Amino acid sequence: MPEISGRKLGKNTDKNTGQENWARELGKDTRKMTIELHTWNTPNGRKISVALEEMGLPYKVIPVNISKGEQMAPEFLKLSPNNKIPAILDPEGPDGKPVSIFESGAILLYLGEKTGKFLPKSLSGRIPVYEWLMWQMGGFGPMPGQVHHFIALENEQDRAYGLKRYMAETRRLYGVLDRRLADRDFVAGELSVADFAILGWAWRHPRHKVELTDFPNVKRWYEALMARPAVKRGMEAKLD
Ligand SMILES: N[C@@H](CCC(=O)N[C@@H](CS)C(=O)NCC(=O)O)C(=O)O
Repeated sequence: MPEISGRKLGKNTDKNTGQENWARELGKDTRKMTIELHTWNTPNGRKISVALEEMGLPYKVIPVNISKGEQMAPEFLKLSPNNKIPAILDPEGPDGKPVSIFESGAILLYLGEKTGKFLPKSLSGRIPVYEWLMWQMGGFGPMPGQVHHFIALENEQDRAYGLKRYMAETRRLYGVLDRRLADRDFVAGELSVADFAILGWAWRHPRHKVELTDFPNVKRWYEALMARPAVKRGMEAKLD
């Protein structure tokens, strides 16, 4: 679990000391390693809380209230020049120096590189991770995101065209994902950061009005992921 105010215990945390067991074994102080996650309770935000939980990295949530415009604050712009969440600040980046990263896909790849988890070692293993991560970033996010936008409009005429266009494209993308998952458990074979990226948006399927029963392979994949304890923690972490 992330820290928001005061330390919460994660699955690898020693009940007595509050120190992550693996960090203690490595002689590391988790307080100095705690990643700042600047985020909000949205699909792109959830991708990163899920990945951090799955990787067992200590993190602290810094909520950025995007409905109040906090993403426009000059301080946040230093971390995220595109004024969007999520962004992270890792005090222990490359060469032990602090580093900030924006764009959820870049953050996921960085965390995969940093931990060696959920990112295959071989280039041939990485290719489908890159493909399906880019597929998510370019389509399975921007398209349902437009559905979320148009569905909230009050004027029926404004809604109609946008919803027709983006709901059709969103359903097409679910169909692509369903075919991909027909003969494998996860999009790149083994569980990877690409699954976490896609899950962030699939988590919002009720909001973009997609019934997972129409896409049985996606449904199976979704339920398998959501049943993982670390995914649950990442989905339930308080981000706002
Ligand atoms: N491509 C970016 C998209 C991030 C994004 O769209 N973030 C939304 C919340 S999910 C946001 O910050 N919106 C605030 C705004 O548009 O002003 C990523 O994946 O990190």
